[in-house]
Amino acid sequence: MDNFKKVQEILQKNNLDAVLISNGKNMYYVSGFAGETGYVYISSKRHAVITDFRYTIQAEIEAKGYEIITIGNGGYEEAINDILKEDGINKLAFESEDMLFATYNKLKDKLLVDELLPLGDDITRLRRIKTPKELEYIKKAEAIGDSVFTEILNFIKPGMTELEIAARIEYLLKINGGTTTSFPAIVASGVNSSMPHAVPSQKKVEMGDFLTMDFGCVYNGYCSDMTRTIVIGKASDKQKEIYNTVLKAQMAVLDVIKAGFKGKELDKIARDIIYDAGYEGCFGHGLGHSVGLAIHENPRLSVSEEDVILAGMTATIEPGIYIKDFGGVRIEDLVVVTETGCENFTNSDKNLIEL
Ligand SMILES: [Mn+2]
Repeated sequence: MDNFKKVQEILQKNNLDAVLISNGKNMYYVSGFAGETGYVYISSKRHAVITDFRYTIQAEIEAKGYEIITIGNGGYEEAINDILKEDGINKLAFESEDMLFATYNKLKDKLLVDELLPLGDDITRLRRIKTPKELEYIKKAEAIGDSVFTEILNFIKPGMTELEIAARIEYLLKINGGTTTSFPAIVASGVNSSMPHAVPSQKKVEMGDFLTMDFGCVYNGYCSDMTRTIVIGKASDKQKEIYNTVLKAQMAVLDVIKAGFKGKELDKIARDIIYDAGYEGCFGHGLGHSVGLAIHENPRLSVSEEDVILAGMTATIEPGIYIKDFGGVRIEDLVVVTETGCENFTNSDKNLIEL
């Protein structure tokens, strides 16, 4: 992959000689190496993957056009020092939003370089606007989620545990083409659904329960994310009212979203509808987040996000209402924002399903 050229531009702009990329997703984005162990080294003169023996062959296959350096008994420090000497590097940057403090201290101690400088999230930011190819992978991953939702509706029966349903969802995601899950599936029923990120438990699904399912898979490295909430049996009037309020908030955002909004402006549209319906204090998380190689990427759609959402960025739209000792509802779609609106990658039904 030749995304290293974008990194070289960042180096030039910041007057840096070289960078050690340590964030696994960034390593993949820049080089194609999916091993997530080691570093990608970029200077004006060269681009290399530095890793250990376990990943040498993988790196040779994946990081086309890259120099592959396997560390020896002297570890990363010795291997990096050899390169720094050959390249004549004085100012070496590192990803300060990724590197452990302990690793930083070790490198600072051992590397033969004048300055070890923080680069912040400059490289992560390159990933914000997706290419058509990246969007194709995200769309495919979300389509797998849609088909899993259809299948799981035929599987769920009262008396099953949340864990059984979660295990089935994860199995179906992989059988239908996902290489892995993008995060452990959330399956929360009844009062458990009042916890936005409940961990699936041995609780059995009962008649009258809300059942929230939040899941996604990885396709060619890219993540998907969707949430649907259904009712087991007939929904009560209160359940219907809560569900329809969340849906109204979500649809209001989907109707207006396009490039140019600040993240906080989109969040406010949904938040106002939920608060005005009397549920202030019941929507304690942000409206959404971007999705790509990582499941949670910036920019966010949240009360504090000042960044503008641009065309080619992805965003989840996932308002919710959560009531302690009662239950909760979240509905989540994944879209790509365009100049004139959005393309919604999620196609599963959003009318309240009573199973
Ligand atoms: Mn999400």
